[in-house]
Amino acid sequence: MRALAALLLTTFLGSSFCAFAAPPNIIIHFIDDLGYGDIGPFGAVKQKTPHLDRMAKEGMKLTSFYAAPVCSVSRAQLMTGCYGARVSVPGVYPPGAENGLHPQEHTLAERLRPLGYATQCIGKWHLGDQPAFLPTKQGFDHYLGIPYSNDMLKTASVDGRRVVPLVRDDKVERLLDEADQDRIEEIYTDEAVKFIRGSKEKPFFLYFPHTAVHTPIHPGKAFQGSSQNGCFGDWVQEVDASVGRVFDTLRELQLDQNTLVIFTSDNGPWLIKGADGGSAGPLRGGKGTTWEGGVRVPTLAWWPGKIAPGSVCDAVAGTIDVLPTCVKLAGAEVPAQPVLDGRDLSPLLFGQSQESPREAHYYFASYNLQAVRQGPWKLAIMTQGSARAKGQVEDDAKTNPRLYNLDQDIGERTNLAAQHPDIVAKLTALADAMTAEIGGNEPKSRRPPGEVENPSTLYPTSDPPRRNAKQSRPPAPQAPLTYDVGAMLRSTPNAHLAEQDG
Ligand SMILES: [Ca+2]
Repeated sequence: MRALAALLLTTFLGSSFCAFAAPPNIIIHFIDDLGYGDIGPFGAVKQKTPHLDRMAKEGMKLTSFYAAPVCSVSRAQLMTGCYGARVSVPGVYPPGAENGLHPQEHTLAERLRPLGYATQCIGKWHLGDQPAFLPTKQGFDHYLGIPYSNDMLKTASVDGRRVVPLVRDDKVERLLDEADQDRIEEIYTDEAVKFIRGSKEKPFFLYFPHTAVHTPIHPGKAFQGSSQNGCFGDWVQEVDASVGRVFDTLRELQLDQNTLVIFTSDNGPWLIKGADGGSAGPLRGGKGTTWEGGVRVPTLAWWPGKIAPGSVCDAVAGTIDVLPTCVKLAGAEVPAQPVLDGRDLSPLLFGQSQESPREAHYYFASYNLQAVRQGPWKLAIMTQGSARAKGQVEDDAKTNPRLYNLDQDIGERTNLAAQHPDIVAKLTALADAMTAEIGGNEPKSRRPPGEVENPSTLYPTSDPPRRNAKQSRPPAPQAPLTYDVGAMLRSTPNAHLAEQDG
């Protein structure tokens, strides 16, 4: 009788309120170089994004969600819950780099898999292309994708074509030339649908870092000419259709009530690419900078029955918070060590709080802390522009520091530092403490990078070897990993990596 009552109660309350509900499936769409103004829910009109519009209508829009200025750093943040500076991922990995995310960093996939999750990564990994660094060594059961940026073409020894590899698990399945990239979004989406269909009996984690919409722009044939915004808009529309196919699959399999879907981007628009780059909307700057346009990205979260439809979250959040949030939702606790920078966002997602769970957000460019945000206040302590953004972003930062009220001045135009010395002092103290911890040349708590001897590219290439830039490395990190470090570990950070590509 008691069991029957419990069953009736559970049925009445619905699965979303059941204390014994299965852990949620988790899907993360991580778009490359998609700007704050590039999708409908964030104001885009030249390209149509009906599936993302519906996702926002049924879920939550996060308006102050921060990534990092460039690709690899954002991916390290998403996978580890830490600022790139803490885990020694300061820039972008070129093909054949000796560095990658340290294999003993405990990724989101490695935290979910022991909880019974099936894990799959589809798309642009970009945390190292050596065998020791690939997704299948970082907690993913399977991987399919171009493992770095789609513009990192090299000349294949076998036929002289300029190509990137399509890697399945840890093997090159095919070499793709530029024309082949027209099908990449379709290939990825087919794989995503197949994975979801094959995983419906257990919880799954689908990490879907799309190759789109990074240059070169390659929309599929069915989407070419479909938007009012050239090839770029066409590819955004194909991304939207891909997201739609994933949603359709969830609904068909009746998995939608127990699946959290997050849609976000790895950095702002690549403005120097002109029509092939996106738009930061009202934000200043773009990719490669710590102006809002470089790091604040269009983000949606969706979970019917749990996240209120049409809700908006303005609190500060970001890619570093995704890992602790997902681990919590999966029913586990994040241990105190190793240290994370991110915090659980579920009170924000579920409407139980409007306050950011973090004291502040820190804007790093490589190992340099350039700005800090607390509430509406952003204090820039260094020049925020970059060579990449010249022409688009004039750097008026001749006077430091600069204080902006982002609630009133989202475009970072009016320096209020002189009017608010108390806020400047408070934020300066926060910035100094974070720099001492993981920034600059003498960090107390930076963990080491992954590094291998004698790296090679994933396929034989006739291009000359990469220029060695080891002489530009900063001093070794000050803090070892708190867990056992493999024999391959070397304690030199990989600061020689390119800082602006990717
Ligand atoms: Ca990117």
